[in-house]
Amino acid sequence: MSEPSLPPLVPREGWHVMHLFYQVDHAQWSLFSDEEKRQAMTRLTGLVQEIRATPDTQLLSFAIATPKADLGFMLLTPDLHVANAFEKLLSLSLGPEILSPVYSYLSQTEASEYTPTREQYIAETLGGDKGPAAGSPEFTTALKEFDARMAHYLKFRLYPALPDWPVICFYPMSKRRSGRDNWYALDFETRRALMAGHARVGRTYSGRILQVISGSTGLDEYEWGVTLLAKDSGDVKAIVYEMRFDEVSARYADFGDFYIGMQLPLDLLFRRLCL
Ligand code: 76R
Repeated sequence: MSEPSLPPLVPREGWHVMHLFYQVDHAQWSLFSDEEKRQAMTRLTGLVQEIRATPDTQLLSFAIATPKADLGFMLLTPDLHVANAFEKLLSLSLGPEILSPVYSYLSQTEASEYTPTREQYIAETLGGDKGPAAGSPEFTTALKEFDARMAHYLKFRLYPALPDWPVICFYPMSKRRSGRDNWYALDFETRRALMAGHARVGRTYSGRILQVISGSTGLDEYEWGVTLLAKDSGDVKAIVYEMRFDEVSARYADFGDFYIGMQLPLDLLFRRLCL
């Protein structure tokens, strides 16, 4: 999709992210003939294929587990014009008044300001009494591994490639700003130390939970969109529970509504939605 007369609205780094949640109006849908229903589903299928074929663009489609919504899309794409145009087309794709938006969230992928630097890694992790001597082969190997890990990690935070893991959980969150629990009144070192604790808990879920943290200050109601992909819904429950004990969440986090979905190919999604 391109609108050549408009300069693109692409952030200096990262992509735009939209989470879109819809309810199906079955009363309207039932007024369609079988042929109209078939055409509507073909239209949505074609649009999803077009979106997925757009460079640097990903679209996850999923059924929502409870009546909070029926289906959801997660769209990642650089240009806000493109995201906006796709979002309007998705809403209309099954025909007017069939899909009504029940919740949506706009954010951007972002690098974290708490990502450990090479110097911090040397000073805090490698440099301890038990660490390898500076300049030794073990030291050099550990540094190389750190550099490779961080390069991969930084790229993933800004430009994630999302797998088709079946469970998808979305919720927005903010850091608290009330009385003595004001995250934004803490100095950087304190926040960094707290975030290091958060990351330690998070890393124990490596391979089971894939997190996309997208920033939304100034873009939407909360400060981040949290998207968790998992193969087991129990892992979502476990990580969110365990994080609640971590000071960053226990003391400083406020959450919005939680949406749990299952990624499904479109034909199965249509069947699941009784279309
Ligand atoms: O390894 C690293 O260095 C990454 C460190 C890391 C950062 C900077 C990290 C790791 N997160 C970071 C930032 Mn996270 N995260 C959440 C939630 O429900 C809750 O209590 C909170 C929601 C979860 C479940 C989660 C999981 N994280 C952030 C930020 C931005 C904060 C800011 O900038 O102030 C938020 C809002 C946030 C929230 N986090 C991890 C995880 C997991 C699973 C990891 C490990 C990732 C990995 O190493 O693979």
